Amino acid sequence: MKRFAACLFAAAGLALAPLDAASAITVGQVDDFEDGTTQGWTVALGPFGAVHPAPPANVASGGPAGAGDNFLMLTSLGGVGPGSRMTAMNGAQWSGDYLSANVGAIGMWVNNFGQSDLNLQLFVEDPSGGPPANGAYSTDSIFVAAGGGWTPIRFSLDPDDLTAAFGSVQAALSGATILRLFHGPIPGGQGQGVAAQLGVDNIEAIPVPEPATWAMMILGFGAVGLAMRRGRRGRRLRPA
Ligand SMILES: [Ca+2]
Repeated sequence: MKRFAACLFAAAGLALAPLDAASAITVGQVDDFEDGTTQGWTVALGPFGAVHPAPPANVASGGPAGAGDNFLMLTSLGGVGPGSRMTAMNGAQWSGDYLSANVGAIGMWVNNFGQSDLNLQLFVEDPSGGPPANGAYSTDSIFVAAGGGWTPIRFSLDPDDLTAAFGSVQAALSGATILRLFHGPIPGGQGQGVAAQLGVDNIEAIPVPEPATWAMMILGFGAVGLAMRRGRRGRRLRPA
């Protein structure tokens, strides 16, 4: 009986895990891969337990800062089958509520080491013990030419720059359990098989731009002032 209870608790813990993770994202967090790990970036190949022949790997040197700068290497094989697509996902530090955390963009350095040009997109989704109910992808992909060397890129997470694949953009951003980086040559389409090698480093959560915030506040104050003036005038015009 005790063992049964322990199993129940374990199951509850597993069910709650995504909720705990849902508070993970923090403005300013950076994956720099200097700890020698993949920092939670993985590939998922569906429920049948297929194994990616070349999973994400930590490379100890040759990142944007040169010798001794670790980075994440993603490899895809092209064609069809396990490992054919350029994609990686993170369900740990990149899960959470992007809207409450005030994350407006994700920046990263990339290096297309392969022979194929890539069109990179982000996908934010909320699977939690089942299929995702909400999923949003970058409306515009970022072109990363083969052999272009280390380049900083930035994906906007402004809801206006995302498209809902299903459910809503807002819900995907506020309850994200998985962030996915993928090569998607067709806007809004599924990732396609491509033989490629992509280096990634310094994945950073960038805050919603301050000037925009201030502009919103000034507009907000202006609207309040206008409303107050209208209110006063309204009272004056009203018959006693
Ligand atoms: Ca690094």
